[in-house]
Amino acid sequence: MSETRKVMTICLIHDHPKVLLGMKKRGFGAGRWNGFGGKVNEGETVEEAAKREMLEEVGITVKSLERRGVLDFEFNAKRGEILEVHIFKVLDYFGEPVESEEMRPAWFNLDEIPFTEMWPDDIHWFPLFLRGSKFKGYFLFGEGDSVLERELQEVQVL
Ligand code: UAN
Repeated sequence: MSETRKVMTICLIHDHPKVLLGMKKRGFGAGRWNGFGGKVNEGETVEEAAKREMLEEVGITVKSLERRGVLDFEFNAKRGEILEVHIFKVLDYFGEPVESEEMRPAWFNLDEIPFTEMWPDDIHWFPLFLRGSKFKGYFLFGEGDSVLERELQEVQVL
């Protein structure tokens, strides 16, 4: 069976001991806290897309970032359509988070990350992200976005 891939970004600011998340106000994933990001446009690198989405969604200009994870997401109802999500840590930025039509930002202490109001994969890979690891993985979602299958591994190089 043929496979299609949509490449997406998620960007996170971890200013220890806090992490910046956004409440998605509309569209795919509305009602959940997550990192900032979206689809990579044609003619754009993944890094360029990550920076553009940070500016559009939360008003932050990213000066440098580091790719920390690549995860493939698949939904049981749409087998063969893979969301290939590149997860970045923002290393250097300027600006303050500003609410947009898409996202309501808030800082969370690391011991208060609202995993029950996030995508159900996040609780698995966030600890790797927060401790500075690089990782790769695959998640298959079923009804109600339950996780049916998961693979996650730390890697040295992405
Ligand atoms: O953390 C996430 N997990 C996330 N953030 C934005 N989107 C669209 C996300 N999707 C997942 N899992 C499907």
